[in-house]
Amino acid sequence: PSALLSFSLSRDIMSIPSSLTLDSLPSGVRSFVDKWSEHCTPEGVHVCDGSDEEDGALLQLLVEKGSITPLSKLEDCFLCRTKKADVARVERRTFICSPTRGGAKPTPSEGIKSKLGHWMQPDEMDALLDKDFAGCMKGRTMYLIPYCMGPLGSDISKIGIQLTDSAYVVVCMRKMTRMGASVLQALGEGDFVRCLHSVGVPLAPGAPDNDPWPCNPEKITIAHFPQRREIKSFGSGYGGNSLLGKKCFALRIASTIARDEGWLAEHMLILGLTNPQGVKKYIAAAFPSQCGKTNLAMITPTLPGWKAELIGDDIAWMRFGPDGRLWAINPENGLFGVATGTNMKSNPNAMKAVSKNTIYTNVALTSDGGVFWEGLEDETPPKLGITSWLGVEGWEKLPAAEKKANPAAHPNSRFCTPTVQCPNLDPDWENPSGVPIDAILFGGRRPKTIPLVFETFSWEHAIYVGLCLRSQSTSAAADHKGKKIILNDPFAMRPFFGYNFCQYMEHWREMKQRPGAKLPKVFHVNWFREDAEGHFIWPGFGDNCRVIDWILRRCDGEDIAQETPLGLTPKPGTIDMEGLGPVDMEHLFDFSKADLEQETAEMEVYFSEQMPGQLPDFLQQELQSFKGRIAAM
Ligand code: GTP
Ligand code: SPV
Ligand code: MN
Repeated sequence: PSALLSFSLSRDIMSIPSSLTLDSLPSGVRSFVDKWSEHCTPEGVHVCDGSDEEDGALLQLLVEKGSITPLSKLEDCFLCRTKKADVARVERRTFICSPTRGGAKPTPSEGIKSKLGHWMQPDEMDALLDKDFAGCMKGRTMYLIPYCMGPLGSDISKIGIQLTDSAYVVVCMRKMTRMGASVLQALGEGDFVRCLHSVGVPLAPGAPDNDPWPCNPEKITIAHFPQRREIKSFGSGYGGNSLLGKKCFALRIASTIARDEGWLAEHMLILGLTNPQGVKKYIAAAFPSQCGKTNLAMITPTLPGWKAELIGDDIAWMRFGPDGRLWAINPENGLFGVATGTNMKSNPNAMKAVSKNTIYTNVALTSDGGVFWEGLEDETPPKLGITSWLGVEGWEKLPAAEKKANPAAHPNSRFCTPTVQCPNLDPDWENPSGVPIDAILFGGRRPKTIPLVFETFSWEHAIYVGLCLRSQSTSAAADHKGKKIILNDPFAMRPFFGYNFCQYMEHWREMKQRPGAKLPKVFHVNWFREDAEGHFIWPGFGDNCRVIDWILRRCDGEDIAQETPLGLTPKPGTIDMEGLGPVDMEHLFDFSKADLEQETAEMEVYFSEQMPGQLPDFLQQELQSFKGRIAAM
């Protein structure tokens, strides 16, 4: 069958150049693609070489099919509109298929649904997906994407092979990862993570290929087999469900590898900060989806004399260096960032990065061939026509209330851009040794109770604070859309754990037991505290450097902190407010005994429902100490 496939006359394949053929593949890759091309029965297989010519031809093909639109105002930029039912990750259909249920997630108490992941027995998942994948690529091309997470050729990097029937996925993977012929060369007969993806819409013989966004929302399934280092994703073309190098590989599969090998794969940005004295430090920060990672990673500090340089905006792989410190690399090669809210005031670096060579998904189109989303009102000439992400023309003429109810861009609209286009790129961003981390930040959207910043007392307390991370729901996942409720999102990893969360916390604890370990200080931040009218109190964005300045001074041991039951907060007046208008700092740090009692009570319910009897002892102790501190208030 493979001989037949390599001799396919598929129209798509004929129009896309590649220097690679099936016959040039390493034998392990060849048997992987043979197996699945026989099963999915595509019209042919295209082996991606990652060249400019190939990329150009694929973009051209997507334009011809109506899947993307060139943006005449922006150099090499395209707009893609998905279907309404395929705009975000689908957590309820995301599974960890470890051999036992306990390998994937803690056991909840009876009658309670687990909120820490979904498990299916691997054979059962295979059987289910074998049916879905059978013939699912009929009439379509199967693309073979060789890609590398981490700098190519380094020891810590890991290679994946993704098979997909989506050309959109190919052009996005080319920006998000190191992709193409050089990866196959680096791989040789080595092992790789097996990734299979289909939009799940076969074409009947002779049927026209005229659906610009094929997807099969009723059948979406994203399955991970950590033991087999395998990912199978069906039915969705959207980023987090289809660009398998990102959340699926670099977090879910990698976190399992990291546990086995003694390192950490985390949902964290990595940022270098140089103070006015020229001293440089690095931070890593874990915020849940749509809680400010990309913005902080691209920060333009408002404090004079500061420089901020980006290593990564979403995922960090951290391991011990010979000096006992944690060294972090960014396994990605691109940004898949939230468009909404991005503008020249909030994030000028992002605006510059996305001005060329970018694929926009679900943003609005302007009549001069540019893009629009909520947040760009002041930077868009009022006379321009706006076509919403749903294709509604004349959106700009809608009454304000209707605009609010039907935003021009989907709240989870994204830009997909190569990292090298960031104006604030750190010179060490591809250093295979990574960069040494001085501070780790946790944070979320907390309108009440949680102060702007606090420092944890110890590594164990830091793990407790990670465990207790909560945040308002956002539109990053299809499961909680619209409802603004406070959800537990431990370590900002709730949707991304590749193994049982209770074991994950033990693994974090073991990091300290490593001889000579010099672990970073850990802090919690909250940019999203609201006043009585529901407005953010803290200006955020570039002014977040004021909080980071305080954090880094704490790393130097400055006496600027005071003890509270929650952790160490800034002594009054120790956050540099120079040049900033009035901010209600008292409100930003205000919490009562009753607030903390309620917070703790809710956490205890969470523990007893989600992980009865499984919370590690040292965290049980942290809970008791916290309750003791609250009682003494
Ligand atoms: P994912 O890519 O989904 O993981 O999100 P993220 O964590 O990278 O969040 P991102 O930086 O894209 O920000 C999400 C939303 O929060 C955007 O609409 C931002 O404009 C907004 N935001 C980011 N930082 C701040 C801040 O400091 N203050 C306020 N008020 N909003 C912010
Ligand atoms: C997130 O949801 O955290 C994202 C977007 O970064 S996605 O790639 O869809 O996961
Ligand atoms: Mn982001």
